Amino acid sequence: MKYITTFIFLFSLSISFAQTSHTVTVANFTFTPQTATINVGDTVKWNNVQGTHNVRADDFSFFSGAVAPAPWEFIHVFTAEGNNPYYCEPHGGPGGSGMSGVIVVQTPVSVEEETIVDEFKLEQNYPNPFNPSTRISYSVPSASFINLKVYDILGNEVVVLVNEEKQVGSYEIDFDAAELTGGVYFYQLTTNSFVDTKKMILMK
Ligand SMILES: [Cu+2]
Repeated sequence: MKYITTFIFLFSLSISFAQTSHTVTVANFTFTPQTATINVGDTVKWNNVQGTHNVRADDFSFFSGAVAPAPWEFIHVFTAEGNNPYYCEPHGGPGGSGMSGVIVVQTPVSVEEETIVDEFKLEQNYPNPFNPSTRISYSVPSASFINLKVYDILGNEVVVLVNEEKQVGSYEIDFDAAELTGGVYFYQLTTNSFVDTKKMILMK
C-alpha cells in the first residue's frame, strides 16, 4: 500500500515599516523623554515650550540652530540605526551631561506570519466494520478534481464514489455495499497532488 501525503502551506510574509513621528518636549532644562527609542525613518520633533534652549547632536549630525526662546519646533528625520546623543548648548554638554538626551534608532522588527492552510485528508470510514453502508469523509484545501474509488482485496475497482471538481471544504459520502459480499475493501482518494488509501471491512 502506498501512501503519499502532500501538505500545502501558505506562507504570507508581511513586513511593515510604518513611519512615525515622535515628540520630545523641551522645558524646565529637561528633554522629555530623555531617551526616545524610534525606528529607522522616523521623525523626531523637539517642541520647546518653555525657556531658552537649542538642540545639538554630540556629533553635530543634527542642530536646531542658535539658542532661542520658546516657542519653537525643530524636526529631524533619522535614517540610520544607532544612538544619537544630543544636548542643549547653554545648559548641557556632550556625553549626557546636564540638559541632554538620546535618540536610539532601531531597525523595525519585521512581523512574520505563517498560516497553514488545511490539508487534503481522507478520514477512516464510520462505522467500520459495517453492514451494509458506511460513511467516508474527506477534506479539500483548495479547489481540486477529486477521485474516490472503492477496490476489493484483489485491487479490482468496485465503485466510483466521486469523480468531479470539488471546492474547498469537508465532504461526506455514503457507501452502500448491500450488493457486495463480505470482506476487506479499500477506498482511495486521488487528486493531482495527493493519494491516500484506507481499509474497511464489510461484515456479512
Ligand atoms: Cu537648554
